[in-house]
Amino acid sequence: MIAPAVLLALTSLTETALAHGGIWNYSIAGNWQPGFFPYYPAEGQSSIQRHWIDFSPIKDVTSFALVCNSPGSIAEKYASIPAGGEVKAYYPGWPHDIGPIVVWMAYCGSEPTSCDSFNGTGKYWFKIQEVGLQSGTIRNGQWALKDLLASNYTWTTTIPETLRQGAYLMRHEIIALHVPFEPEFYPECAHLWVTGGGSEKPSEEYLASIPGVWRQDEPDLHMTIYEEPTSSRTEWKIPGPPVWRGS
Ligand SMILES: [Cu+2]
Repeated sequence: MIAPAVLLALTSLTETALAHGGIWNYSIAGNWQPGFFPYYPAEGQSSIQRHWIDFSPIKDVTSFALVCNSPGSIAEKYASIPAGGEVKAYYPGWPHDIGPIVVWMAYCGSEPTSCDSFNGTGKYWFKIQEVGLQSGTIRNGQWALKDLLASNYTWTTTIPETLRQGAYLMRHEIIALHVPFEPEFYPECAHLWVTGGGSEKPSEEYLASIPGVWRQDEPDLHMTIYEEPTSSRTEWKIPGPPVWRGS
């Protein structure tokens, strides 16, 4: 459900802004959770999502905004979810169909509000899901973003079953690859309180720093999908550490 005032704000957006997007809301272990509405004052909003100002992509891979968007200030709330539970993220009107989706988590601490004092920078991030090019070619194949469009703008992720209890940032990241040599990063973060589960945490080889994990000279990100030899390639591997699934 979108508040009328938010609809009003959104209809006044330029076409440029509407060519982008992000996560508006979540369903966490079956419970509807509000995201932060960009283009609308922070005052009076209460969300599980870190604040973001607009739909624009982040293009500077060294920017603090790459962590949890801009300004990325802390969320007011946490959503509780058992390890093994399901998170659905909603991207209403998402416009792009070439590129992967990567979902990351970072441990904030053992207290239910530990993320309040964690800005997200540093080598704390681990992937729990990544979907890139599943079949076909880079130019026309089945990218994660096509799955997102085909599933009514909904992206589903399962929290690893054996993950230790604690407060976590969950970071969804779309990387749109339709602009030649200019990958667009769309990160948003949610505050989670993960319960039950096990006692596991990812080892060093699974961890990455954000910013830091993506590089300006990374050929599989800074490329053009429109020209050979790239466009007809059928293999594309997302850079960064392997996905952690627990044992
Ligand atoms: Cu866009």
